[in-house]
Amino acid sequence: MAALDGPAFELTERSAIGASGPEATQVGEWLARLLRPSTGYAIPVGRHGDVVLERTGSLTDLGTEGYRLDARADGVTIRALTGEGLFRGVTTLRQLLPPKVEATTPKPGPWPVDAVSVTDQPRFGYRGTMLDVSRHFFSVDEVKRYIDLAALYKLNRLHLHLSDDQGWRIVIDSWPRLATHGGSTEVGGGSGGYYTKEQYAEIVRHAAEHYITVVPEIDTPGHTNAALASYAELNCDGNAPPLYAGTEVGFSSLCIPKPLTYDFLGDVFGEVAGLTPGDTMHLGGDEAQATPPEQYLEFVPKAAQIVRDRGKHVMGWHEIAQAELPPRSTVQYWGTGDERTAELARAAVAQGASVVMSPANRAYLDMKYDDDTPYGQSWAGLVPVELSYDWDPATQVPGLPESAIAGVEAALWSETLDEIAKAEHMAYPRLPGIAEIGWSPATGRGWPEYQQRLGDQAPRWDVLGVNFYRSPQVPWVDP
Ligand code: NGO
Repeated sequence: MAALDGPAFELTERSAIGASGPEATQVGEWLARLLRPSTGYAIPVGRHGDVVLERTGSLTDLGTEGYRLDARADGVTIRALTGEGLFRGVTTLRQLLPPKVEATTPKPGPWPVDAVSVTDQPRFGYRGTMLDVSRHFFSVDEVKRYIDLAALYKLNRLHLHLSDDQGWRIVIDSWPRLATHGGSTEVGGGSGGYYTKEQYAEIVRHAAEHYITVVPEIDTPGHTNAALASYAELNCDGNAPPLYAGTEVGFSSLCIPKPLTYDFLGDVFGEVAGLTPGDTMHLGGDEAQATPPEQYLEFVPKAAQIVRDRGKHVMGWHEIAQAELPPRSTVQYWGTGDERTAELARAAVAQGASVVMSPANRAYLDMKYDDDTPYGQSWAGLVPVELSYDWDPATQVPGLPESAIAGVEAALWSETLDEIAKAEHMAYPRLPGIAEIGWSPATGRGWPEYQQRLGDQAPRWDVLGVNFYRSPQVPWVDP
């Protein structure tokens, strides 16, 4: 980034967005929808304008998400190879505009963008956040808002944890009781909920508008009580257990020797694949303490093959690295740096898998900030804002080559989060830090200067109504 001499660009009532081609126009429309309510300007999108979005085949060295942004008094130009790159560039423009640009009612100008030239591309291709909609259910609108905020920090994956012991959250037409019975509760005994296929498709579409790909997770073979409670025949003994609203883990397992288990998975992964434009599905695989170890090793390759047969690559928690994995699998590391889990990450890479880093003592957004945090957990320790930012995905687990790291994911588990406002409080301000770790090079970033930039986000979050935690570690700017 280079600050340029000369006056700032200013958005005015005569401003217009110039874009040619369907993708640039679509991104232009998105930008116009952001700018119109707060500025009150018409901001037409057409062939010409003072804000130009241009897809160009010549910017190949910035990858699919890279972009170049130039702002001068006479206009702003964003150029990229892809629509995705244009969207990331538009997001930078959004961040360069005053925080009041986020308002939903007209605010007085001016609307300056300092003269600047930015050439940008991400360090990692996978920059995600996971939302656990199983332990507590969140509505379509709540998930959409979570997406909107994640997009502001250029995340590109939303991992939805769609099933667990406490709830099954998506309609599967061939096994309808999964949603109607398995989705009828949540932690604490509330009435839970589930997404119809139309609702789920709406979430996927909303994410795609922000160039975010949804990675659906159906957790197997453990964390399956909601499914086992819905269909007696899935159980080895043929008896359905009751629904579960507690928070213990490791007590449920699909019946590994039963052929029906694989018909079930074929149907479920088949229907979920049909709702998934992305190339990856997550089969869980964590904490299968109720599955005999030799059966676990037999199960994972079978389940993985089902995912492959439905046309998707496999993703799973690091435990799956004990088993044989198909090509192009992704293993999600959630350990805390202990030798046992580090060994699993290395085993994954030795098999040719790539690793997404979600170390629980850094990237688990459900960990408490400090002893006074009113909800959240602390099994992986307290995770204050500085600790969640101050790590490097490439060196967190010793012995992994950087080329094997697909990226990072901040996971938000919801055992203790029965309202989206509480989820937001755990995610902000830590989520933007994980996003930055995924985007920016390791050199040139560090807590002392990040702290300042993070503090600058407060006025924007105030306008957006984000229920963020005013950590005493951060010099928050007043609105
Ligand atoms: C673990 C466990 C989840 C919990 C979470 C809580 C993984 C991968 N499995 O992470 O079931 O919700 O901790 O922090």
